[in-house]
Amino acid sequence: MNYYVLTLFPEMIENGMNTSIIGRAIAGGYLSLQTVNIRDYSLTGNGRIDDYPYGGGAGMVMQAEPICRAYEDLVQQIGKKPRVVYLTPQGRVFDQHMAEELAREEDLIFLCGHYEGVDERVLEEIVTDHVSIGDYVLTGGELPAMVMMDAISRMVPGVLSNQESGQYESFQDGLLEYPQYSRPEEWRGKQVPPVLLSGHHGNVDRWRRDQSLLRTLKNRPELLAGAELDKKDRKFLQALLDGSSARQDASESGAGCEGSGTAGLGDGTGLTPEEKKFLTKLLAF
Ligand code: 6GU
Repeated sequence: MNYYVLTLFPEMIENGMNTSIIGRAIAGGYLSLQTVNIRDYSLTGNGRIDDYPYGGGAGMVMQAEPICRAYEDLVQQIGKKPRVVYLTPQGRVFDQHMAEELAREEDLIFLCGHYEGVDERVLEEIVTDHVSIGDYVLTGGELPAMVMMDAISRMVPGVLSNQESGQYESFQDGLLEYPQYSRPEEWRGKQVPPVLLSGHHGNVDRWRRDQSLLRTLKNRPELLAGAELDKKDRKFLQALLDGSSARQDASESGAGCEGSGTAGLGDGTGLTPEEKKFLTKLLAF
């Protein structure tokens, strides 16, 4: 994968990308990165690349011609016209599917904007994909470009070691990752969940799957609705719902529920009314 980044802050991109796993992949030849400083294509030669917006309003707009010249120079150099990703909060929201799709390209150009925006005419002329990384506003496209390149690079063969890519597999089925623990067995009075010390791989796998289901329910229920759930998954979720309702019935009838083993409150498995409603609907199918 060859990345090309049109930016006013090439050092920001280079510093970010030459570190850690992505840095290793560039050094190893699995990825390449070339930045182009748009300022080098200033019309006046004084480095100015922005001007006031027609129609008035706050801020400055990056002019069309410097960007277009930087792009045309680049295309001439590489001898083809790769897809051009423009980073903008007005774009389609980036996700894992888009990362997988873009990872199949040989070359990608990223265009990073700044100030209030970029003259629309050059976008019409050169951009193939308008992409946002989420619903919040950043000061420029550099961090979003790096976020995208990081996620895309993980999908490029050779970038991750076998161990690193194994880690990814456990995410794949649309659920959030389960919690991890390392030494010591007790840290500041907190114990590692006993099942992880049991050496029973079947039980460990089941516990991890259940924890993934629980986390996904709590933090990203919409993902749970789209995930493939087998009989055992449904059984766990049903038990969660039953346990939660049983506890509520018990507390309504005045019976205590503290210390009643794994079904007790405070173990993180208590469900909110919204979660119960969601699970009831999910399990009805
Ligand atoms: Cl791609 N650019 C900017 N400036 N802000 C963003 C964004 C992109 N994605 C989310 N917020």
